[in-house]
Amino acid sequence: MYRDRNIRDPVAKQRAATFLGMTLTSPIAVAAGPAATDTHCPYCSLQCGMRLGGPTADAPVAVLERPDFPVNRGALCGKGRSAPALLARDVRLTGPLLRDRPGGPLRAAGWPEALDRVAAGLARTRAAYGPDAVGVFGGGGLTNEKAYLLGKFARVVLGTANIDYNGRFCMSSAAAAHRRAFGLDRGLPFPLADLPHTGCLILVGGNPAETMPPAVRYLRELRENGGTLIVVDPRRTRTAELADLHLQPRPGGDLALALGLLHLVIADGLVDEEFVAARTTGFDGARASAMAHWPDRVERITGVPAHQLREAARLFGTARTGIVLTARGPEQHSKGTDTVGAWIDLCLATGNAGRPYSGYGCLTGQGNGQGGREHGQKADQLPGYRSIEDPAARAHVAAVWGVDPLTIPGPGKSAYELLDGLGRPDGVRALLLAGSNPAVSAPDAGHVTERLRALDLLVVADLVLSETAALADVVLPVTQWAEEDGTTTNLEGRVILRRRALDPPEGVRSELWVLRELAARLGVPDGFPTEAEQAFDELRRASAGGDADYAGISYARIAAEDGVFWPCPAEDHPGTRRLFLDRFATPDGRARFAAVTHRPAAEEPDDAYPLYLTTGRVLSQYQSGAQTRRVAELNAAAPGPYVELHPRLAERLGIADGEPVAVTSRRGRAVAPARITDGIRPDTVFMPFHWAGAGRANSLTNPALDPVSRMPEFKLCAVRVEPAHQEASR
Ligand SMILES: Nc1nc2c(c(=O)[nH]1)N[C@H]1C(S)=C(S)[C@@H](COP(=O)(O)OP(=O)(O)OC[C@H]3O[C@@H](n4cnc5c(=O)[nH]c(N)nc54)[C@H](O)[C@@H]3O)O[C@H]1N2
Ligand SMILES: Nc1nc2c(c(=O)[nH]1)N[C@H]1C(S)=C(S)[C@@H](COP(=O)(O)OP(=O)(O)OC[C@H]3O[C@@H](n4cnc5c(=O)[nH]c(N)nc54)[C@H](O)[C@@H]3O)O[C@H]1N2
Ligand code: SF4
Ligand SMILES: [Mo]
Repeated sequence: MYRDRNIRDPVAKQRAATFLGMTLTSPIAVAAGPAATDTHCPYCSLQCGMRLGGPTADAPVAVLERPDFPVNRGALCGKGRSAPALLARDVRLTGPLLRDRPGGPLRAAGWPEALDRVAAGLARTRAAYGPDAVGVFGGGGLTNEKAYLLGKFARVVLGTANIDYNGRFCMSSAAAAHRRAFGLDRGLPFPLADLPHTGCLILVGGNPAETMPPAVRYLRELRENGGTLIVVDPRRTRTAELADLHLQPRPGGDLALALGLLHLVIADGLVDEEFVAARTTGFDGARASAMAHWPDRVERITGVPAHQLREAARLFGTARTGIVLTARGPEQHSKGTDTVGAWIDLCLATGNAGRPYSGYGCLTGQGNGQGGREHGQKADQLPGYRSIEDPAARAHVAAVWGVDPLTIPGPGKSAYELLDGLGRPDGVRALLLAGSNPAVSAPDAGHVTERLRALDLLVVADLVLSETAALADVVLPVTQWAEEDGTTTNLEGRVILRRRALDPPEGVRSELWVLRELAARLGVPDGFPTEAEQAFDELRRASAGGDADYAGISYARIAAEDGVFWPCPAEDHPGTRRLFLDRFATPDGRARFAAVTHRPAAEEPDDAYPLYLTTGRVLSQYQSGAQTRRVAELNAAAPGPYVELHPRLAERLGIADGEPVAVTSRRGRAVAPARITDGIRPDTVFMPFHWAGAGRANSLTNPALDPVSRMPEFKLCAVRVEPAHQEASR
């Protein structure tokens, strides 16, 4: 059960109670009428099944249990349960908004005027500066249909190379490492329901007790079955409290930690030699790297005591089967790809890959974090997880689109590089943004906000007036979740179907309709279906033969089968629940060791900035908070930002619980109340990133990028911490 020894104030107490209520009680009880609609939650990558009925006194639909859906078996967290609150007119956008002059106010406008302004602005920038001066920024929350058509819009209508999306900030390092090792990237190569049947599970830098509460059941069942749970996190989170062993490294220590475990597995003779010989290549390189990471050295780098390393290596190395899962903790670093590679190497050396109940997996994040990276809104990618640089892939997709392959642009800039270049002579000058709120969520957000302001034209499609939408020249209100059909692909690679349950308010239009209207105004009258199922059928053809092959998946099958796992190349193909059982997706069928070595972060603490800052999430807020900060019950549970710090550090700095503290990095400053807890390392402070304004964690973060995935270093930068009043008098 959840206990927080540090809870003193009533708000925190209520928060704890709400946590229990959220995970243990049933959704609001309303009888499902004949019109009940089976659908899925609008938020995270678990994509919990839910049934919509209603209306209720407070919302046009009520969330009901859907116990037959296998992933969450009826359980929902408070975000899912309260999602109908955002359907209400008073919290959302109900008509387009326009700004007549830079710095002037936003005013209401009709759709024709707003669309004409956008089309004219995009065309003007393209004519003056070339197509790459027009950019598109998407999101991993967009359905497959939206992501697919956004990518097509960028390449076919705008002709720009510069489209990327917020998934770059999410699981891109895991995706890159996954591909490097296995030739294919799907978050989990097996269903979540496999987890309780493994012998030892190492969860590296993930806090599902707050980020995917219904999935915690699988961790509990694992332990009930006699399996071992090891959690690696600089903080003793609610998830770490469930573990048999909690390793508490410094932020950025995960690469060395994985190599240290591999070192011990080799030294203890726990390598699965047969598996390594039959199904992998490159072990010699990995062994050489691991040999340089002996326990004392790893203890010095990570702060994890050598005896705990030995214990973890023994538990994992001797288990009959083992799984390693990573989440954002080890991934959001300038060495994220190599770090995930090192954890995969540990799996490969112990024979834990491509076999039942074993392997490496990444917990993806956003509702469509998986599908959103497969169908073409990523700078280097075409639908079906195809490379935009592969001539055969370009020819296939061009044929589906009815265009000459030569007209499809090459790879464009990655998300942060695109944002950093906004409004610069060689950068994007007109940006169409949908499904992200980078003014809060991008690294070095103060700088990114300046770049957004420097644009000639910023167009934002959203449900609400987010901090980024508030900067826009044109704001387009779009339909959401319960108001439209569409598919998403959950963290297991299961393609699921969200169903329309009610009509949107007058004045709100679907994203597919917006793209069709803009395409027509820009001279492409065909090829942009406004019905989601029609868009999906085109996506199926575009993906056919690619890695993420959806050709055999239809809306009818998804509904009948509780989702279908890709690849699914034909209608009579059952879909692929477990990948790699016969071979890996590399040319020779063997998995590849990464053979990487530890390196420091882009910015390590020093005299001027002596502490680590790491960042992450809380249960009752989602991402930039654009949605959840508008839901009263979630705000009551998580009312604002805070700085978590250890009692010893607090004492040394003279900071009392609840007192405002100033956190300063080389990029900026944030102020938020102290939350003192012995669950965090004394050399590290933590801030959640869900808020704008003075407590914005991303005012501080470092945009140093991973060389392969282009992931920013959200999980580590050097900071100075002091009482806010003392800082004022410096
Ligand atoms: N409530 C809620 N749920 C969400 C979301 C949300 O915003 N709110 N967002 C969704 C999305 S998009 C995502 S990506 C997922 C993210 O899901 P998680 O990855 O579970 O979430 P985070 O809190 O970002 O990070 C997890 C943990 O990493 C730890 N950590 C920090 N630095 C390091 C490090 O260097 N090494 C290690 N090993 N651990 C470290 C943090 O202390 C934190 O407990 O959640 C999804 N679900
Ligand atoms: N410091 C720090 N920063 C981080 C992270 C971290 O751990 N630490 N995590 C990073 C990660 S993993 C992620 S995923 C990003 C997420 O951060 P963001 O990309 O900002 O994601 P959201 O806050 O979910 O923003 C989504 C926006 O799209 C809107 N929206 C929702 N559905 C739709 C739709 O269908 N169409 C349109 N047009 N709009 C829609 C929402 O209202 C909201 O305004 O943050 C990253 N930033
Ligand atoms: S765990 Fe994720 S998908 Fe499930 S209800 Fe909560 S936010 Fe929605
Ligand atoms: Mo994410």
